[in-house]
Amino acid sequence: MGRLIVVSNRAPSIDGSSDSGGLVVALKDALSKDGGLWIGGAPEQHENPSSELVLHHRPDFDVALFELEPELHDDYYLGYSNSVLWPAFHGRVDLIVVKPRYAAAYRQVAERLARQIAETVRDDDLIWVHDYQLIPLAHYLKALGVKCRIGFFLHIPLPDLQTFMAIPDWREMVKWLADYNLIGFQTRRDLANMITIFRHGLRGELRANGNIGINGREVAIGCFPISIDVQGFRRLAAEGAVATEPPPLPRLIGVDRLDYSKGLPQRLAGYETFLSKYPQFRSKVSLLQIAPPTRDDVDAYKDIRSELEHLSGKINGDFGTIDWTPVQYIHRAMPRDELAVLFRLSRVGLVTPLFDGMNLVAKEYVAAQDEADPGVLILSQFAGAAEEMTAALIINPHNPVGIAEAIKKALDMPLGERIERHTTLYAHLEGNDIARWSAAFLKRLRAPDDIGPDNVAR
Ligand code: ADQ
Repeated sequence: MGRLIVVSNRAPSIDGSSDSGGLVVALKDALSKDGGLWIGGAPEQHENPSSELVLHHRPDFDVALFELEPELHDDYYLGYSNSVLWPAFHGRVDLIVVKPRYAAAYRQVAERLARQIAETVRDDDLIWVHDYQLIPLAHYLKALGVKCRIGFFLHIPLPDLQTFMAIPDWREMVKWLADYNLIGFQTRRDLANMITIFRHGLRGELRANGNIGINGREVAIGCFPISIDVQGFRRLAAEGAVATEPPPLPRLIGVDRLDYSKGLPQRLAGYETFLSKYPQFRSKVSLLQIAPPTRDDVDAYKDIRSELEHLSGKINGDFGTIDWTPVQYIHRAMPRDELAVLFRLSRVGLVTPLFDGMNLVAKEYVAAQDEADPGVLILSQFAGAAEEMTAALIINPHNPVGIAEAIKKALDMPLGERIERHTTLYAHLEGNDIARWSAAFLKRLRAPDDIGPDNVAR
C-alpha cells in the first residue's frame, strides 16, 4: 500500500511540540504506519519562498512545508479564504469582501502547491486534503496527471444553494469539488446541501449507492462527524481537577475562538436576559468566557471583538456589585490541560454558534465532566454537534429568552437528570472518537468509487 499524504493549510509542528488535540492526534497513527507525509503551510512567510516543499523528518511521520510570500499568503488566507469563503460558508454573505486579487491568490496557491506535490507523489499514495483553504487542489493535481485517489474533508458547514451562489466563482468551486474521489462532511445537513449544489451546478445525479454521478464518473460523498480523543481529554480533566479548588459560585463557561460564527453576542444577550428575568440568581452564578482573538487583521473580527467588550462591560456595569462580577472575559488561549479542568469544574457549558461545522468544545465539555456530578451542556441547534448530541439542552441562539430558560433549567436540574443526560452523551462520544473518524474516512477513500457508503462498514 502507498503512503498517506495529508495536506492542510497549516502544518503540524516539526518537532511534535504542539500535537495535543485536534487533527494531529487523529491522523498520527495512520501517518506513522506507511511512511506518511503531512504537507502544510510553513508557520512563517518568506520574501523568497522555496520553489519546493521543505522536508523535515519527525520520528512518527514526515512534515513538508510549503512557503509563501507575505502578500500572496495574505490575499489567499486572510483574503479569499477568510473574507470570502469563511463568511459565505457560514451564511454571512453580508460580510463577504470581494477583490479580484484574492481569487487569483487562492488559485495561485493551489496551483503552486499542486506542482510541488506532483513532484513527490506516487500513483499508489492516498491524498487527504483538509478544508476550505485548499478546495482547488485535486483539480490542479489531476491536471498535472496525478493518478492517485484524493479525498477532501470540509471542517466547516456547507451552506444551502442560494447562499453558496453568493460566492462569485461558485460554479468553479463546484467543479473543483467534483474532482475529488471522496468528499466528507460533518453532518447530514451539509451532505444534503452538497447534493442540491451538485444537481444545480453540474447536473449531478444522486445514485442508488449514495454517490453522485457527474459526467459519467462517480464522486463519493459521505458524512463523517469529527470528534475528539474522548478518553484522553477525560483523563486530563479528572487528573487536573484533583489539585484544583472548585469555583466559589456555580460557573457557566464558554470557550471559543473569537469569531462572528460562534454566537458570542447572542450568548451574552441570553445571559443578560437570564439575570433580568431571574433576579434570585444574581450574585449566585458567574459566566467565564474565554475567547482568544483570531484573524484580527480582518475587519469583521475587529468588530466582533469590540462588540463583545462592550456587551460584557455593560452586563458587569448593569448587574455587578462590589463583591460580584457577572461576566469574566478572557482574551487568551489556554493550555489544554487547564481548559479541561475549567470545563470539569463548570456547572454549565454554553455553546451557541449561529452556524458551525461541528464544534469540538461541545464534545470536550462533555468528555471533561465528572460522571458522578456532571454539568449540563447547552447547545445551539446550528452546531453540527447538535445532530448527534440530542441529550444536551438544544437552543436557538437567536432567541435570548430560550437561552435564559435553558440556563435556568440547567442550574435547577436535579442530579438524576444530569447523570442521565450525561451518560447518554458520553456513551455516544466514547463509541465515536477521533480515531474512529479518521479510520472511517480513510476506509471509504480506499474503497472503489462505485461502492456506496452503505457497503463500507464503519
Ligand atoms: P473551530 O472553528 O476552531 O474549528 P471548534 O470545533 O470549536 O472550532 O474547535 C476549537 C478548538 O480550539 C477546541 O479544541 C477548543 O478547545 C480550542 N480552543 C478554543 N478556544 C480556546 C482557548 N481560549 N484556549 C485554548 N484552546 C481553545 C473548525 C470548525 C468546527 C469544527 C473544527 C474541527 O469551525 O466547526 O468542529 O474545525 O473540524
